[in-house]
Amino acid sequence: MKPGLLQIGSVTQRMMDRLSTEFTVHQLSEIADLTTFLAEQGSSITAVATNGHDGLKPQMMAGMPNLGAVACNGVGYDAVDTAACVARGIKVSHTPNVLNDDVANTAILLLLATSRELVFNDAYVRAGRWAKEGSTPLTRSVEGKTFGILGLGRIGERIAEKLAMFNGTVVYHSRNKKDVAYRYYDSLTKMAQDVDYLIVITPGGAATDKLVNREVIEALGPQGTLINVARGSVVDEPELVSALTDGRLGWAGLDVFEKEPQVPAALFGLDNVTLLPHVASATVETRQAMGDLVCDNLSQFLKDGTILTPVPECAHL
Ligand code: NAP
Ligand code: 8YV
Repeated sequence: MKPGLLQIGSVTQRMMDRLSTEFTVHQLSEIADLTTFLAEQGSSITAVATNGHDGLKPQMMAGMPNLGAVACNGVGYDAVDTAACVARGIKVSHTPNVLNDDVANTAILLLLATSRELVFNDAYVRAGRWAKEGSTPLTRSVEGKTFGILGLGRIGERIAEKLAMFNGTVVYHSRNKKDVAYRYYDSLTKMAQDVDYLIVITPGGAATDKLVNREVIEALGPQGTLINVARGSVVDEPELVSALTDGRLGWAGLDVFEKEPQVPAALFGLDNVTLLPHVASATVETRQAMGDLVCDNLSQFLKDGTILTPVPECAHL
């Protein structure tokens, strides 16, 4: 008999085809009564496949006494309680590196779309306003500007490399200084004061909660732009909305929000924001690579009890 796998969230056919060859897959969305399911079949579940949004709820973990691996389809795993997993010896994997380029490209996309007011200009043409009202106002160039990266990790470094085409200056803030050519700021507020664009690409979770607070937002200021492709929790969202509304912050390009899929309605009426529904990694190519890595981790776990890309907290298990 094949071991059981609980699949949380949506899954591609390619992933489902592969997972089904090795596991008896139970799709959470198709389980009518979870309590009964866990009581009857919880002990057959040895692995969970989930994603960065849904994670794994503690009460579900409790109902799976033989759970050994949690594979997260995403590099961010803040929705999975890794401390609880480590305490039970459960290995947690994620999908680092395979999404670096598309997430970095989305940061550049938001940077350009926000600076050149792409959404406003597109709507202007579609509404027939060009012929009636003439040209739209001038926008801002990204050429030669100063870009501050909050979180110069795997994705942050790719963003920095791609920003080179704009002939500006890249600087960064993180807890640790790295051996790189970019200037390091040990103060996020000071960096925000000095840059034209602040690009947020740290993990979510308690350590980065509201790191971009009112002080940082005001340091970025009326001529500054905030780009967030990390997690909504990293930015104080009510402060962001109020600063964008009353002009204390110039512009924002946002892929992520505090309570997805809810987005503060106050943002909908603002022309100085560009909004995306958390799609930075959502290309066919990258989602396929992420899905393949989820399956590779689970296959490896079945083979010898190890996983290929553990989250740092589980690397010792
Ligand atoms: P990574 O390689 O671990 O890089 C994270 C960076 O953040 C590191 O430079 C780290 O440096 C810094 N950092 C961590 N905690 C910090 C803190 N408290 N203060 C300041 N800097 C901090 O991770 P990655 O692969 O680049 O991914 C980063 C995150 O992007 C993911 O965790 C995920 O949340 C997000 N993401 C979003 C999408 C999307 O769809 N929008 C897609 C992929 C990833 P130090 O340790 O030196 O501080
Ligand atoms: C995914 C992400 O959209 O990798 C991450 O951290 O945020 C995105 O790539 C998310 O994990 C849902 O699968």
